[in-house]
Amino acid sequence: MSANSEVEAVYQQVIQRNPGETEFHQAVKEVLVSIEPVIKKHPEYVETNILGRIVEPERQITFRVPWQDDKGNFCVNRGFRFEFNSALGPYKGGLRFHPTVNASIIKFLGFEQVFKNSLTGLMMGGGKGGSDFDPKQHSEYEVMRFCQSFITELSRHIGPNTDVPAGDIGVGGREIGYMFGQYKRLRNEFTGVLTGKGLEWGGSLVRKEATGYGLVYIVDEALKDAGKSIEGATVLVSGSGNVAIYAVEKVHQLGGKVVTMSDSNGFIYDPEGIKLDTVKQLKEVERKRIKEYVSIHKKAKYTEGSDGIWNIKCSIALPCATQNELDEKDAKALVKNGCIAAGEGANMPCTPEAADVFIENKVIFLPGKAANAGGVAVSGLEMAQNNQRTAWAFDKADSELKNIMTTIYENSKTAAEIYGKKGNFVVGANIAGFLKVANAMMAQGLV
Ligand code: NDP
Ligand code: 2IT
Repeated sequence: MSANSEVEAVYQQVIQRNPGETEFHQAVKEVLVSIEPVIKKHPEYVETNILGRIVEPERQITFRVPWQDDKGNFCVNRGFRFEFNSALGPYKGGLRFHPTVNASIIKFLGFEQVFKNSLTGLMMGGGKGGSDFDPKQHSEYEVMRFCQSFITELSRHIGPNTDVPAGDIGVGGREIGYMFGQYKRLRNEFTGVLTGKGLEWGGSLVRKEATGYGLVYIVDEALKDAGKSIEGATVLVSGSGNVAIYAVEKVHQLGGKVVTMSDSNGFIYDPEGIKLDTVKQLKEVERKRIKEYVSIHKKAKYTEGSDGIWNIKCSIALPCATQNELDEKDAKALVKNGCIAAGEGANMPCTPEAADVFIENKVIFLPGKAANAGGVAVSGLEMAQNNQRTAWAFDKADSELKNIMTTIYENSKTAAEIYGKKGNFVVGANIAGFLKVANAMMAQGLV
């Protein structure tokens, strides 16, 4: 079987086995196409059906989450934890609480996590979980009871050497706290079973900032490599959650100016530069909508919906909200307006067509697996600190993060060059991530 037909056969089987799971199909296709040249060079991966095995999660756990709301109603949501691949270490990846969560979303996220975690160079397998519960619609105590119920069931499947969840959309420090507390009661053990913990009880400095900072570190590295800089650049950011906020913070520290942020209702444009203190107060403290920003900063403009955010002139675009939020027409508008770099803070925020537009037009395009790996990297550092019962200083964790992002950049760049795709970081990141996982699976036998 040729590499092309092998890849096609695996892709067709994925479609057949996972009907209707379009996000998962999309994520698998991107990786399979990228690694075709590797498969051509290494027939042993075909002989041992590495591809067929790597696209199948090791374990898929789906469960009922019963909980009681403030009025006493008996409510139920669906919980997920897909343990995708443990070749490189315990399953590791976030939990997403959002009404759109379903099997396809969790599967695509878990699949990407495997290669992302491989790129960090740390000992972490890949997994993802979550629920269709929407924390934004519920009171503080409802969120607490939901988290307690969710982890009561999940606790039988996870552990500090088995599977270590963390946050993602809708799961931040508050939710991690409630889940950690309940896990501790159930097990009578204080272990690093979750990352993103509070700093007083086992969390790592820089974890909160890590995804956003890491994104900007790798974009900065790529720009420097091309003789350019973030300093003085106008930057568009979407989202106003954990990743977006700390991406904005780092861009501003490096002398760039972010002019947009958004949430699922709409976006703000502040030509003078986003005042991040206002956004942190609105989003992290008061849990309000981004549109409130314009009642405080009168020169800023609010637009309902997301249409138009990528039409604003900029030199760098950082989508940090959710999957498929930036499509072909958005990418074309960015190119037309002189955008020179795009970095995916979110997971799979650019459609495949948008990614192609960037690559064809020589826009530096850093895919999520590489660009947003800083979060899980510092989660890995949190696990290391927990194992040693120690806590590092901010500067130590931050410089480790910077080193990891630089290494991811170098490894992705080199892999792309070796396989004849110079400058294509999608191919480079996928190949570099894949090789380590595939080789570990080969070494471990029929796993
Ligand atoms: P948060 O919940 O903190 O923030 C998510 C942001 O995206 C919010 O502004 C939210 O708006 C917006 N958003 C969510 N869903 C949609 C949607 N369907 N349409 C439009 N806007 C939406 O999550 P994070 O910042 O942690 O995550 C953002 C992205 O980054 C996700 O893709 C996540 O998988 C990825 N990521 C996160 C990491 C982390 O460490 N947290 C690590 C690596 C990747 P609203 O509040 O209105 O819902
Ligand atoms: O998508 C991601 O990498 C995350 N949500 C972070 C996962 C983690 O375990 O820190």
